[in-house]
Amino acid sequence: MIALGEPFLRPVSGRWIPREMTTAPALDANAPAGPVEPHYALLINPFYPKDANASFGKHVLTPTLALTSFAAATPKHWRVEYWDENLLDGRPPFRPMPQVVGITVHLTFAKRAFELADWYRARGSTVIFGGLHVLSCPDECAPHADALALGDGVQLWPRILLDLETNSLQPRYVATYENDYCDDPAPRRSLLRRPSFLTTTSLIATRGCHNRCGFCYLATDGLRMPYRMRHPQQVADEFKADHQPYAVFIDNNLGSRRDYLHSLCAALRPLNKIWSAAVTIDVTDDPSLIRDMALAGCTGVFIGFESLSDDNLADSHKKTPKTSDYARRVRMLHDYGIQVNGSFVLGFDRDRKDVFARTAEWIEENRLECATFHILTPYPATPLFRQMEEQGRILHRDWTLYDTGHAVFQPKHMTPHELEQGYAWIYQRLFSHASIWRRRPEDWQAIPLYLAMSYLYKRSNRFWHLLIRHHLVNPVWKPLVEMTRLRHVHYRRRLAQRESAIGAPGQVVSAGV
Ligand code: B12
Ligand code: SF4
Repeated sequence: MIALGEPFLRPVSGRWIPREMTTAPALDANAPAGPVEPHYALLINPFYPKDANASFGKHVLTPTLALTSFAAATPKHWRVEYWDENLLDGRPPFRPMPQVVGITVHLTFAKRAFELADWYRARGSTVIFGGLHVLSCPDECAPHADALALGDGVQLWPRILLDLETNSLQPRYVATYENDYCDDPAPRRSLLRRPSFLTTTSLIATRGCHNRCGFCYLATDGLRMPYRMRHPQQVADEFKADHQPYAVFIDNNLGSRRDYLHSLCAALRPLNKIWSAAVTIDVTDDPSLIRDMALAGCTGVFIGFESLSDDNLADSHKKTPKTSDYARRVRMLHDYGIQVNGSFVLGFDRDRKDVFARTAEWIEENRLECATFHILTPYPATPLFRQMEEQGRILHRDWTLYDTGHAVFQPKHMTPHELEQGYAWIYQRLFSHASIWRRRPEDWQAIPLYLAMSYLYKRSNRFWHLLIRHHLVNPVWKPLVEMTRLRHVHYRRRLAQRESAIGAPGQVVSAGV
């Protein structure tokens, strides 16, 4: 039992983090740029500082689809290059200079995106911005780009390139997310540096969510994202074509439409591969769906529990089962060999200083294999931001610190410093030997692999740094992932033969994100 005051007994010691994971590579103001190459587009995922409390592995688990999705809609006569600054290969290339630089902008790396844009524009490139921050704060972004893409890049990118070629570039392009999702091409994953990611197969089957939580980015003004689905067979084909044993679905909530998830599982099952996805806990309303997920290769789910307080959840307008029923639902997932990575938001208005110890205790009691924590963060242009602003509780607008690892508002029942201390404490507690051991699976046969994965994922940031630096993430992890896949295929065969699955081995790769 964890004492309620434990997070505040002593200061939490800072964890090791190398400089290149906190500071973006320098952009030399005097570097002579090469000549501009016509029809060469460089796409950049800008650097963001990493949180020493969490696993570095999270950043190379699977790539964002922001750039590869619209890259697939590039006209054939354009050469496209992809640069992810978070892979620690230094600054993006500039010899030759690209004719166009496309940058994805989120609030946490907006400052870096602006630096990059200013640098390339000063040397003759045309810079296009897209992404969430462009949608929520267009006026802040506009001075740094030649054009802004507000909304779906798959529709806008070819239009922008065409206008550029005909010297008729507009300052703003707007697209909604209302077209048929099945018409989108598959993301251009061949652009990615394959050895740098645990898996390059980030899949997306749906956009939107049946919920509208006030703190979620989906509640951003101007973002209309009706629930859209790709055809299940399209998704299965993409999975197959990328030749990886493991995929991560980056959908906001793969379980929003249960009938769809049933069909998706039917399409994925024959592949004999493994995958993880974010879903809401109400997927467990339908035990046959959990069984179908297991049979289709689901080894882990990322669940936004957000809070263990019904009042916090009601305040946020999250439609979810009662928290008193969460434990039973977690057990159901475990019974089907599905690991649970719980996501928790800390600092809601009903949270007092005991929230950290109580949350850690619940996670350990229910043996969640992994947990991710976020300090409540009011994203600009959301109802939560407006509410906090009206109440005078926003502390500053330094977006770099809006990374869910910092308190950027005045909490109700603690100081911002206490909220940050509790956040650091809960990560350290969950990554401790005692906590990893307490959460071991009940099936003893599954314990060795669980321990191996837990220690590698949670306690090996120095190792992760080396792997990232030397492009060894995929080569080192692939055998472990393949072993997990083989065990899962064996498990699923037995599950298919039984009417109900009990005591399934939890031998799987964590959802991680
Ligand atoms: C994959 C992912 C990650 C990966 C990779 C992140 C990266 N930047 O490399 C990992 C796991 C590392 C990660 C980490 C974090 N993430 Co993240 N992540 C995602 C996730 C699940 C998918 C992103 C994606 O691929 N979307 C699909 C693409 C196709 O959609 P899109 O990005 O909107 O792009 C479309 C348009 O916006 C447009 N577009 C985008 N860029 C551009 C550029 C141009 C030039 C053009 C023309 C168009 C265009 O075209 C695209 C196609 O329509 C999203 C949630 C989600 N489902 O979107 C969260 C999300 C982006 N993450 C979020 C957060 C908060 C984080 C963290 C800060 C969390 C944490 N505490 O650790 C960290 C740190 C990263 C950071 N500082 O930004 C938030 C951002 C909230 C906000 N308002 O900014 C999101 C929305 C999750 C959420 N529900 O809150 N993340
Ligand atoms: S359930 Fe998750 S994805 Fe859906 S609106 Fe709420 S926080 Fe956003």
